[in-house]
Amino acid sequence: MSKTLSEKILKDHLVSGEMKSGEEISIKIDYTLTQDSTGTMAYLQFEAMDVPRVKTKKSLAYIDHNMLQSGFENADDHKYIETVARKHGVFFSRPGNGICHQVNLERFGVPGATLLGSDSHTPTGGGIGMIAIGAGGLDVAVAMAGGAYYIPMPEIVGVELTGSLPFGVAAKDVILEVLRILGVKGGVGKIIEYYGAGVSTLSVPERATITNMGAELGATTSVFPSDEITKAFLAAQNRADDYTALSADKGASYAKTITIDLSQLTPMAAMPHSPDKVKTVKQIGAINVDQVCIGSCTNSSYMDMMRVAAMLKGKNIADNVSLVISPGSKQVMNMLAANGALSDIIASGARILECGCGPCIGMGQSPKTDAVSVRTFNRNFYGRSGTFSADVYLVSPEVAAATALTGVLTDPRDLGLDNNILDIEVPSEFMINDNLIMAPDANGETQVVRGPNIKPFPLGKALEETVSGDVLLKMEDNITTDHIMPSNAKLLPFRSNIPHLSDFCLTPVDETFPARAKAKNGGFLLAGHNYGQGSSREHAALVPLYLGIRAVITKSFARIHQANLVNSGILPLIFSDESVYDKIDAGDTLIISDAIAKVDGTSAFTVTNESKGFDFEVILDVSERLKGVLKDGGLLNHTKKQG
Ligand code: MIC
Ligand code: SF4
Repeated sequence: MSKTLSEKILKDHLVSGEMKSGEEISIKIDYTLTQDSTGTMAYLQFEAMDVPRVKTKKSLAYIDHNMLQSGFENADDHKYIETVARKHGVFFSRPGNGICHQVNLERFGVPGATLLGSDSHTPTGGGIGMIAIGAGGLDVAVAMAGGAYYIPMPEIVGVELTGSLPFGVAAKDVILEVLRILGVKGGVGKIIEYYGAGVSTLSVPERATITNMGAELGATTSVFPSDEITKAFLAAQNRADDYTALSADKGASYAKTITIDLSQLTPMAAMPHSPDKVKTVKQIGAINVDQVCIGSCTNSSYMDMMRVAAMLKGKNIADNVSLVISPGSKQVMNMLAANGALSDIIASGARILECGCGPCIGMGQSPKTDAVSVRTFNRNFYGRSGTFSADVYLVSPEVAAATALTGVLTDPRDLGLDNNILDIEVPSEFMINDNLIMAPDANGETQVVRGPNIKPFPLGKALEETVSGDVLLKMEDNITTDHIMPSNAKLLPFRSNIPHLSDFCLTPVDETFPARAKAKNGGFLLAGHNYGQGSSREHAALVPLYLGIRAVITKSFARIHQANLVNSGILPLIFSDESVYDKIDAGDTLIISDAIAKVDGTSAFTVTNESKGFDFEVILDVSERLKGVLKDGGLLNHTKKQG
């Protein structure tokens, strides 16, 4: 039978289960990656498993998020990750080498392989034909220890690309168009697979921009075929041997298909505060802009930066704009420096940051009060820039550069640029220098260095007969992990310090939440659709666990967050009847009696609202295996119990 590309790769890696959409399958993981803000926790968990050496083909630990060293904490965490990684057989990418997804694409991505990463944008690897999935740190730790990765078999959605991108329109506009069509929960439980004649008009980094931001659809991952373009990219990275040709079989059938004619697209932007609030730049109009940021794992490839440099060359940025550039990797920065493009960027008035996530995760460059910030990033969630009153718009590098020059949101096609100025080819040879990648210690004798910032992580307790408590917070749809566990320059240094983070949990929704949760010894959370969208940070589950949250009841969950809740032993429950959400208020006392029997039984069971005197039905949509995890109080307890 004809297969999609996703089905072929999953089949090649299948360990258990039937590949029927919604059924739990497990797959073998070839490669893993961690970054620093989720990495400390992942390695603490890996250490707790007592496995001396990783069992993957290759595992990598990157330092790219927590780069501001305004105290000892981040530097200590970097040292911990370096030593723990090398001791256990993991390659270490030092700070300055670049953003994990960009470096991984350049130096390590292999078509047809599987990659699990403790970062939600791991699907960037789909640009080179991998099945690359983002997950919580604990799932990545299990994969490093040789365990399979479990997911519900996704539906495969096909996106057929036809035509080619016109002048001034970019890969970013393709994914913004997909987001406009499908929305931020449109990809949950799905793999987005690209095919069609338009594919061959896109370079690997352009494909990676598209698969990267598939994370904003909530998709399990996104994937492109591996073809002659992929081959040339790998050869230019001196990795021709890693190439295999891969595509869907002729006649492969998709659960749903969308066709996008690239030649019909125009420059677009996602408006505050959601990546799917997409309009064309023309529809939004020439709003005044205070800051422009170019970089992030979505748009910081060599080609992106070269287009920006070409647009800025010989010109000055507008007086009202602060332009900030963060190239994605040392390779990119080095090539821009060597060919003079960096000089063009600097001369225009740009501020140059080191290669890392930087402003994308609020690590510096927070804009001024009420600012409009135009960014080439992938997320514009409320407060993420570090300035709650700021409005962030997500755009292509071309729109960003045009905007930096004019000071107002600008369609690059209106600048009267030469028609060939944006024709930047993928070089036939990238500048290769892996001197910031440290190989593992062959004997595993490295002493692990643990700074005082690293505190033990909370462990769940086995499920009790009666689960009860008050509804501490009632939340709307699309609550992000940036709401649940905010991340910024002040908080990121404490990613290995759950007690400290607990004072900030859900504060963007309600500042009184942490104190109330502590006073009540925990309770329930209530939310609308797509609860927990965004980051893979398991802190969004570990911190609620620390605060005593026993269950989260929602209209629906985002995939990675739901898995993180289960891994932490928190019940993720979904209303059978959504309208019940309206009948429950914050402060109501809820009781799940006979909880163990209920978790063991059918997926639907009742919860009692004691305050209002009614019962309602919820669904626990997890596999039998995960029921065991929940009963044992989380994945670590469960794994230990299983020996
Ligand atoms: C993000 O883009 O939100 C992050 C920061 O990269 C997160 C990881 C984290 O919270 O540490 C992600 O995407 O998973
Ligand atoms: Fe880093 Fe931003 Fe990419 Fe997350 S989305 S990995 S913070 S660059």
